[in-house]
Amino acid sequence: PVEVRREDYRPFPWAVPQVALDFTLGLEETQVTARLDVRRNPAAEASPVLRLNGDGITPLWVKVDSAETTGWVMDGPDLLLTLPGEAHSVEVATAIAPAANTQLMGLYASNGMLCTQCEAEGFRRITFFPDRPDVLSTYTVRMSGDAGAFPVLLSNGNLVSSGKGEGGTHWAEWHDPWPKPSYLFALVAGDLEARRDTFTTCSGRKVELAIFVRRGTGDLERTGHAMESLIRAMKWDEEVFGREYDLDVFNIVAVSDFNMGAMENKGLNIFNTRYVLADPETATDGDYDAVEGVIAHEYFHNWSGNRVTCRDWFQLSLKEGFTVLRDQLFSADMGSEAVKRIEDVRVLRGVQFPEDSGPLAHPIRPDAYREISNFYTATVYNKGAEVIRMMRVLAGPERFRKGCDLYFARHDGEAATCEDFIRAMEEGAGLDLTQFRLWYSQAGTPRVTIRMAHDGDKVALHLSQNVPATPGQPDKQPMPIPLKVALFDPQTGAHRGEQLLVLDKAEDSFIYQGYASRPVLSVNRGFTAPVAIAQDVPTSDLVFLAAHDDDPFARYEAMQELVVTHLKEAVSGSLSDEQRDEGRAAIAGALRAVLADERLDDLMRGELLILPSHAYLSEQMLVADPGAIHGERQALRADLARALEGEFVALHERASAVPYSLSPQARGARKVKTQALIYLAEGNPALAEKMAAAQYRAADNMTDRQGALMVLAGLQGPERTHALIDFYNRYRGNALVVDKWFSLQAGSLHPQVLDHVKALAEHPDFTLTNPNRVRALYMAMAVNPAAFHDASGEGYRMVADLILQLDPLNPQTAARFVAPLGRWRRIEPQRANLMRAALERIAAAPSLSRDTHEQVIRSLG
Ligand code: BAL
Ligand code: ZN
Repeated sequence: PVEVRREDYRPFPWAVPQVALDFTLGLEETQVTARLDVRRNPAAEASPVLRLNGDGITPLWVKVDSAETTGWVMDGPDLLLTLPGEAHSVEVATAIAPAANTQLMGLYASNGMLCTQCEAEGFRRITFFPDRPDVLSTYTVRMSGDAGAFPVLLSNGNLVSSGKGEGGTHWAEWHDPWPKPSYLFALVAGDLEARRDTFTTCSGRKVELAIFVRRGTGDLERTGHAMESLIRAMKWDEEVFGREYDLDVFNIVAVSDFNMGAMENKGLNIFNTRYVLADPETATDGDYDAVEGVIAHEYFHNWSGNRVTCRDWFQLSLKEGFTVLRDQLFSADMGSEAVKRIEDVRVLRGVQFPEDSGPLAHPIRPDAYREISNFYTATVYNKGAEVIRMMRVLAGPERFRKGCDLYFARHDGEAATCEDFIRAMEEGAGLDLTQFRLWYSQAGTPRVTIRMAHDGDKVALHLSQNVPATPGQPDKQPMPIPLKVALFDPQTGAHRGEQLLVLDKAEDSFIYQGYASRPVLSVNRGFTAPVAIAQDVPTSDLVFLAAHDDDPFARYEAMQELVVTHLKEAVSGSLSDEQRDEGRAAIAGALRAVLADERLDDLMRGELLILPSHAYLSEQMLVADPGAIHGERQALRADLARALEGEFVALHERASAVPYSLSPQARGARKVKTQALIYLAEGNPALAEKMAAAQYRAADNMTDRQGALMVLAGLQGPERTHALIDFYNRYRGNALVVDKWFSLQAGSLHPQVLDHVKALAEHPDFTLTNPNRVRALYMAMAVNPAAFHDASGEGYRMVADLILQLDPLNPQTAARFVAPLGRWRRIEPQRANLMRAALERIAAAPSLSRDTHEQVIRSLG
């Protein structure tokens, strides 16, 4: 497969101002006629050749200026025409087979409905087109089909007209007045029912809102939270970013077969059911948050992505990083800002930091790709959001808003670049981002080393930074790193105000006067920079910050650091028995303080109880021994549970008395309730089994039920079997809940977890054709260290087998499973060999997809 390079970008020689699509719909076969009005693009180098991208399609006929022509050639998958004049009309007919489309890219069938996914390059599987984001067109879409099979016919924009056809068919015509790239095209046809509402925008436009689900599934009742979230997001974007919606309708359709989370097609968002459906019986509190966040994310794309789109796919973070930041700020405003920040950083460290330190590392604006689907990554999304967040930290929210306003005003209707965004920020927010641009071009998580020196009444902070080498980038330059810091007086427990310091050199020192005694340093408060901090801090400082820091993130961080430092030493074998006991006692003391602190709400308490993840711990070590990390982490948990058994039991009892509601108090209670069980399961399994079984039986909501079942799934008593059978029988037929049933078992701490995964792969409800189900079983296993890193290598073999089986059906989803194996260089040699062998077996398979091939080659590279 050829490499596409950012530096090779050239504007397309032809503009396509208008497109008319005509679909004759059928599950087995859909006929598509596309009419493109093309004219030469004065901004591009002239060429008479019009290249229309295709993928797996052939032209049935081609017309130029209404006359059928045979003057076309295929160049690989693409269709080439030579056009003599300045402007032409080009028509192409194709026939596609939606039911046979297991890739779920382009037009495909899902449970009797037809739907599309075009980002990034799916439109070319529907019809021949310049399928690149810098070709913007207004679309008119006519579709006709059987009125019984497809009573609802939807596309982007507004419904223009509709009517009955012959032989039980009907038709509809939609028009989208906003020019858009082909990746934002969408079509849905099916037997759907909708929840409807309205939203009146700030300028008085009344928008009809609808959320469509398959008729007769019972899903309609589960769309209330999504609708409320949508309305909140529309209002918030007006208030906080000054962005108003721009069509008379906004439709959302939920689909159960979907590669991504959701898709921001103009006026017709298509969603994975997972991010639409929620009710207390079937969705956890986490699911509720995810629905709210993704609904908002897709809605926010209407401006950051649709009105201003990307020039090419190297600019993906322009819309994704920015939109993730926007959805993070929204969710923070809707709930607890502190908890949201902690959750976001946990994802960044658990997923993006490992990506940044492995073979798949790339800058947030990549320089080259073979398959763009492989670059929908935590780096482009989550680190991309962090980079824009740093601009916000540097400018402050008000000036940041001015920069955003300028960006939207200047580039509305355009396909823009990351550089355009940076320039708008420089001018609008008044920032000099010359050096800051390195955050866009350099991969790798910077490591900041801090040493504090106290002399007389002077405190010196000596900081240095190192951006590690990553594939293709051996040498890095220092980047500007904004760090919020505070110096605490341990006697008074107070500090003299927070300061923002910017480390923009390889080394620098920052001096503070007037500290008669040595202060305690709180650094990277609020996680102002996506960096790893290395410093030699006394345990007593961490214990102090864990109890007293007024920045909730920093408080959480101190707690994490306390545990990370201890576990790192424990895993390396450098602790004597006595030192280990001391370390554990310090952590137990800090946890006891957290459990007893009445100023803390339970949502925050729950965060402070969560031990650093296995992935994050592995990141701290150059070469990780997954068995040792898992063993030490579990042993620490067991020890803490034994030391604090009474406290955990009391916490569980208190939390269990709080009735179900979606209030922060009730949600917090549910969070700590299951946290208590997780601890007790290690320290006193018999007691935990009894308590979890009782929680399971008493549960009137999915958060409690899933939490209890998760704990039981890792235990070996009889309650495990009872609860798993009950859960399945209770929810069979509800795909999203059955997904949970697969995940809980594949993610469990049970010693026979791999046998369970093998058995579940043979379960009648398991299928390779549904990405949610595949992820529920195999991604849960791949991120379960005790399963995936089983010393036998069986976990690696199973993931490799899955990739080989899935790749011919759904390459995009298959390729996502390569990354866990790609970590081999950072794993102890025995397991590393087994991981590499699994990758080599995949690499040796004939006719791998471009997606999987690229990831495997990079991983072995
Ligand atoms: N644009 C792909 C899905 C999303 O990030 O919203
Ligand atoms: Zn997005």
